[in-house]
Amino acid sequence: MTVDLQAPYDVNNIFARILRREIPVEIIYEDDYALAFPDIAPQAPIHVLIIPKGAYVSSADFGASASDAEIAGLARAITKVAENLGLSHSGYRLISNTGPDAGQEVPHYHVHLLAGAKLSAKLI
Ligand code: DGP
Repeated sequence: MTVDLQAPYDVNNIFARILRREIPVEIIYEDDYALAFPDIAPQAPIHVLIIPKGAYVSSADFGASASDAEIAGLARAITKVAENLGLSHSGYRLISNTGPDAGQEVPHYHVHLLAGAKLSAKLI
């Protein structure tokens, strides 16, 4: 089921439960603002999800409601993850599915980091 962008934040969504450590994940990176862990269904040799610690449904919610510190914190966390994974030269792709047309399934804002191969230039 895809995410209803108008719905209130579901405190029991899977990523909220990961943030509360109710579901185990391999933590790739963590700081005050963000958590990064491998995607359960990788679509590239490296496929990491980076999520803010705050309760935001989507990229739209995050952009509208997060503080400047949270927004900067997530951006810096993404860069740290890429650096820590050794991707500063080879590069990577960032994707954030937002709502039904993009096929967003988990109602906690997340950024996909895909890397480790030449990725298709096709976006749709
Ligand atoms: P999206 O379609 O953008 O909402 O992507 C959600 C991603 O979350 C999808 O690629 C699979 C991943 N995912 C879903 N459930 C879990 C989980 O329990 N653990 C991990 N690590 N990833 C999950």
